[in-house]
Amino acid sequence: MSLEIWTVSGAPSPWRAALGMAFKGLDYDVHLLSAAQKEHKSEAYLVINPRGTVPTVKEGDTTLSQSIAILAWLDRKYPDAPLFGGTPHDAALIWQRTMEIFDYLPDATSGVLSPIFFQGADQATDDLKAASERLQSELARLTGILADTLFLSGERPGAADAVAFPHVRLIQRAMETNPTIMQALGLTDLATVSPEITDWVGRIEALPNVAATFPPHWA
Ligand SMILES: N[C@@H](CCC(=O)N[C@@H](CS)C(=O)NCC(=O)O)C(=O)O
Repeated sequence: MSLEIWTVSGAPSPWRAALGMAFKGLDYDVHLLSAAQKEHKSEAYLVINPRGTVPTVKEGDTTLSQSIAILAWLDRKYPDAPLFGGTPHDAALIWQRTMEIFDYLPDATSGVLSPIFFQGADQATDDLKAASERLQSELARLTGILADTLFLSGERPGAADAVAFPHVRLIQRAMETNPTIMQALGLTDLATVSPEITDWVGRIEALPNVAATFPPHWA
């Protein structure tokens, strides 16, 4: 019975689920869908994911969507290397951080990156500057957590890290591929924005199996 994931290259939600599997050292098969060809809206895919979103994860009779639900399922199904901690206190803290990141970081990230990646924005308009300030304030929150612990989930990687990492790495990617507009928005490079976040990215990237979760089109 194999573990399978349906994903789109560079999409943060399926990347979270893949990171959960990587943190646990699980093997899985990847079905890479083409967003350009709308494969996530094909009749065949809608059978397993009626909303036509990614991720979908399947193992045997279990078919799941929603990245956070997938992380919770992974933790019950494969309890080694827990994503949500080992004690009631740790579980609550990790859930709180995971949901807070989920509630704020994706929107703050896409407020800056969507105009740049998808609409070719190259001017620091007032709207983009406001979006950048909002993003920097979310990054400052992550910096505050990482000043005290190695990972957002505590002393080992977990759900909060799996949810935050794709967004932070997409921001870093934009700094590399669109430096002029990112600099104009005060987002020059990650080390300048936050040494703590930079070190955390390095720690996550050094973990076994994490490299395999990266968007194939970045290679
Ligand atoms: N809350 C969902 C979000 C799923 C989602 O919207 N995924 C995006 C990619 S990151 C997607 O499939 N977008 C295509 C669409 O909505 O048509 C989760 O965490 O899994």
